[in-house]
Amino acid sequence: MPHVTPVIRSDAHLAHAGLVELASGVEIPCWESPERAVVIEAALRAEGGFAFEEPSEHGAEAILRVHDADMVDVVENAWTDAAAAGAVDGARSLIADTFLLGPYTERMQVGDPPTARHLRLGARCFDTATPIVAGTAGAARVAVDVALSTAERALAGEPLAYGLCRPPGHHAAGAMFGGYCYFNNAAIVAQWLIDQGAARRIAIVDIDYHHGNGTQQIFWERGDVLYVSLHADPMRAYPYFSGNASETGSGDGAGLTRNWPLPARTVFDEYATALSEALDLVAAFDADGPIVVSAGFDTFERDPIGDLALRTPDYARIGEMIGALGARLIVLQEGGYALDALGANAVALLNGLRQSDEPG
Ligand code: Q9C
Ligand code: ZN
Repeated sequence: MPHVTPVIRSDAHLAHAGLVELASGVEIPCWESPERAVVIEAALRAEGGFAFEEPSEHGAEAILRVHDADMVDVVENAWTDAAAAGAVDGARSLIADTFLLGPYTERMQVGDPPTARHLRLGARCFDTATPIVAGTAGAARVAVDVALSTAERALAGEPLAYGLCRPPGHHAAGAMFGGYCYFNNAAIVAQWLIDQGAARRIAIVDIDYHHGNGTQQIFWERGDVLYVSLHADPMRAYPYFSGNASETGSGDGAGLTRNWPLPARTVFDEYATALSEALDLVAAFDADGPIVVSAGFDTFERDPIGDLALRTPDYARIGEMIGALGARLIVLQEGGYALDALGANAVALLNGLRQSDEPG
């Protein structure tokens, strides 16, 4: 009897449905849609061998271990403040119009920002692709609950547990959100595992197409968290300003951030070379807890916003490579936007990951 893999999922994400994002100044429908999680869950149900579970509530404490209280306040209350001011209705979403970049405050002192939280969105969000709607804060909170409940399954002894997090998390930094991400699910899990005393050292493997700038920044100086990421070279791809190979951490974290920026049209052979380098570092890191995997499928050859060239069976190989580390695995959903292949890609990765659990 093959092992049944727990999948932590919730319908709460359905309430987070942005209308548009701005791409090069053009309004386009949000790529990060509720259908993404719906098609993944449907594919896992059709595949079999998965047990679907609701998350349990964990409250704000674990979020505040990673995120600045003001940033959480903005995520949770910007919509309410905008609605109270008559500035939005259900047919629109909040996107900042003015951004508090570093140079804004250079060579002068400024007073406090507006108390209305929708008016200081641009102090806490770094892009125009991460709208807030009425259901965003609740969905983001439940995505964290999904991630933490997934971690609990791993701590209870599951070799592999999958959290169908939506919205995703790896672009959310300590004090700003963006990149379709509000709270950094993977970072919150890593910190929580350490805070629980469940681990002293945690490794995070990020295989989303985009650099996880948020996760990198959160653990940049940390000697107890290894962050390795394979992604499109920021010279051509979002988030543009981080993810170069030269970024390796500092202080106690020197050498514990490692990036593999990849060229356009990278296929599996080249990808696997980078991945095995990354996994060698993970193996050498001597983590004593589960490995956290930030799993994105926007590396797929037909992803509408990616330009790498992985194919569905490649995700099974990736899963086998990660599974071969022999650690317990907490796999959290990040990006992936090719709706017609997302389910198959998730099935392939998870089947590859759990292959190493099977006898023989
Ligand atoms: N024209 C995740 O995959 N927009 N976030 C890119 C390129 C933002 C991706 C615009 C992409 C964010 C979790
Ligand atoms: Zn991505």
